[in-house]
Amino acid sequence: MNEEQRSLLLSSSSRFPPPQGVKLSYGTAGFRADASILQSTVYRVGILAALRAVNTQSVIGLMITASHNKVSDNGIKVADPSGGMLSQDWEPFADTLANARDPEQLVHLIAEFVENKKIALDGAKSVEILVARDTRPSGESLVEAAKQGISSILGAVAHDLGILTTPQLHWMVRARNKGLKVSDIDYFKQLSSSFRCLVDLIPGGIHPSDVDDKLVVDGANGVGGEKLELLKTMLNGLVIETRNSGKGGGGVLNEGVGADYVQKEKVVPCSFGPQDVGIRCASLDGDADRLVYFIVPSRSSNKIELVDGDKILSLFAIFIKEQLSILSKEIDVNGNNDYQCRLGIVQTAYANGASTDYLKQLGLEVTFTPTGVKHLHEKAAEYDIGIYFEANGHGTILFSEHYLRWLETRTTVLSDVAKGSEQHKAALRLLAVSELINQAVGDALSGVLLVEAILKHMGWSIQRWNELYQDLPSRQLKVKVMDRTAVVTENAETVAVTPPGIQEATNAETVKYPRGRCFIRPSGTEDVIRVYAEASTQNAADSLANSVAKLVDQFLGFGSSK
Ligand code: G16
Repeated sequence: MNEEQRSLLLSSSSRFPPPQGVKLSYGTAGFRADASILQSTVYRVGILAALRAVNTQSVIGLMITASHNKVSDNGIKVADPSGGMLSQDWEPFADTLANARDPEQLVHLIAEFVENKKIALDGAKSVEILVARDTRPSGESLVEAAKQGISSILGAVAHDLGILTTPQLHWMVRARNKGLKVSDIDYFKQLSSSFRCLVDLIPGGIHPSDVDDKLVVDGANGVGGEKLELLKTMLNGLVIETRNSGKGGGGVLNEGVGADYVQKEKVVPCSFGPQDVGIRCASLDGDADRLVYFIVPSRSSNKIELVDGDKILSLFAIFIKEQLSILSKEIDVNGNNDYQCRLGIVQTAYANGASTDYLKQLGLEVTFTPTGVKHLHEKAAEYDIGIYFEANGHGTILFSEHYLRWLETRTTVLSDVAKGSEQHKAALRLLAVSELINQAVGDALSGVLLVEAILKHMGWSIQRWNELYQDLPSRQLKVKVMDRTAVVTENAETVAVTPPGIQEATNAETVKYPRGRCFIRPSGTEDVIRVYAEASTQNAADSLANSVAKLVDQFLGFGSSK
């Protein structure tokens, strides 16, 4: 590192002292904490993003968001050149950097890292970092801190994209690295045109009863509602009413609204109620990377029927499987279909047991990873088509480059020899799905459009979709503890190996309940231990979750349940 670079880093970092007595770690989705202590962390992640850009000679993304967390929190995460999450082998460096005590130590750590990774800092070509934020009030000043970090690396340039959904930023990083144009309009154009393509391919066209068929979307008082308003002006054949769009200062981000609230509490979000009985409703989270659907079943209760990420996954899997099966019939016709697509499903321990049983009954290969899209995404990328979803509504469908190339060639051949055939249409549908669904990360807006297109294709109501299988009753709780890192898990988070004895105690509770299943894990986005329980009745699931939450409190908490 040359002297100019060193003194630039020393002078800028002295303006961003780290918070005292706080240890930060790059968790499930980057750094998250109360926004008031994040200036220094965000500045330092700006440096990291610039180094990553120099190292990869690609465009990198920085998103300022705390997604589903409360409005006073904020956070930052890095999008890699592929548009996916930061390569996991850089996470330890992110931790070290965020926790460096003073400018001298910080510069020393950077110099050491640059040398180890052989990052050609001196004389580096100009590199670009795309920066965006969600609608949190703290976002603007944190973007400034990120820009200061970025410009502390010579040759690195920040490009501020303003307010975006998290998936838009990831999409734009991916697109920029493919040499494509990136703006709100480019993103909306791709989504709306691929949606139109899927709708045009519906057998027999759109059913007349669909014309009045309305979808009501809860925007979590965040960025998603606002963007959906823009997107829907470019869509035909879809009636969307947006509520909780956060405009005009009405409603607080994620408070009594949004996908996390709806999925965990299983009650109607604010602004929804008796008027929505039987209607198709959906909820986005604060930065629109999660999507769940729900039905308000009765006027007399605030309970909902949740159609969660597992059901979205199942709907996508059925549709993809159907297209693959139509396409494979070509083998019989031409004898020259030379490729069998490997379709894989990825879930986490939170997946409802009934969903996994259902997917396996469909003959699909299902694998499990720890929580966090970074893990699911990596696994799904091993397949030709990998579908991953967390029950909380975070997920997408990945198409391998190899398979897409095969599909494009096949579509061209079919268009010459069998234009308009079922096989040709199935190939076109798969290509349209690959354009519609965000290949970088789970995306609630593209997810809504794909769900809507598939329901129209199937001619299904939300009730019909919800009946694919019946969820096992479940309950999720969170427990405040002194140190959540005391819980270490293995086997895709189904077994807690520390603290000693806690897994045995959990097992002893679980066996008391028919179809009981329970696990604990430290959250990577909030300062809590999460408890998930499933059983044959709701009372049993509640009771199992409560007794294990008490155990967690006894082992690690403040003793309130002793
Ligand atoms: C983030 C991650 C998700 C994860 C969720 C909860 O979501 O992207 O993969 O499921 O946090 O994580 P944890 O249980 O570790 O707190 P989001 O929507 O908040 O970015």
